[in-house]
Amino acid sequence: MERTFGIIKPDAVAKGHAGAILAAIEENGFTLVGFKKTRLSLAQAQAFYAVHKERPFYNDLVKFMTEGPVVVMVLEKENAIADWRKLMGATNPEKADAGTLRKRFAENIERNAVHGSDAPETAAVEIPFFFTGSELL
Ligand code: FUP
Repeated sequence: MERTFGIIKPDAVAKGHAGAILAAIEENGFTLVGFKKTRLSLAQAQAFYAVHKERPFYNDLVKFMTEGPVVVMVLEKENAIADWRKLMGATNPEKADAGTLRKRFAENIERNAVHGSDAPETAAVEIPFFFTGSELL
């Protein structure tokens, strides 16, 4: 079993898509071992996306991620990291496959509905960024 970290981003929460996304997660065989609604502070969003801080889109991305509530999640299944990224679809929804969450719900490459860890080392940092061990059941 593998665990990964995900976010339902402010665009998708604001449009009322959180329930449909949670349903798709369960329908695709993931166990929701942790999830909660929260709103990122500026400092949290800056730290979470620190890897992108030299990129031209960093400030816009941080602003977007703090504009409203998000749902943060820990998902468990075999091959969870790769399978969650497959269910999310390509970063740019124009390039995302039919049926993926970004194809269904994303507005554009920035307002793209969901986040997912891209590797085991990333998941190992992102999960404890938002969850304590006792919150994962
Ligand atoms: P992903 O792992 O698919 O979320 O994509 P990246 O790690 O490359 O990018 C992280 C986030 O930065 C994306 F979800 C959205 C944002 N981004 C932009 O806003 N513009 C870009 O050109 C690329 C990424």
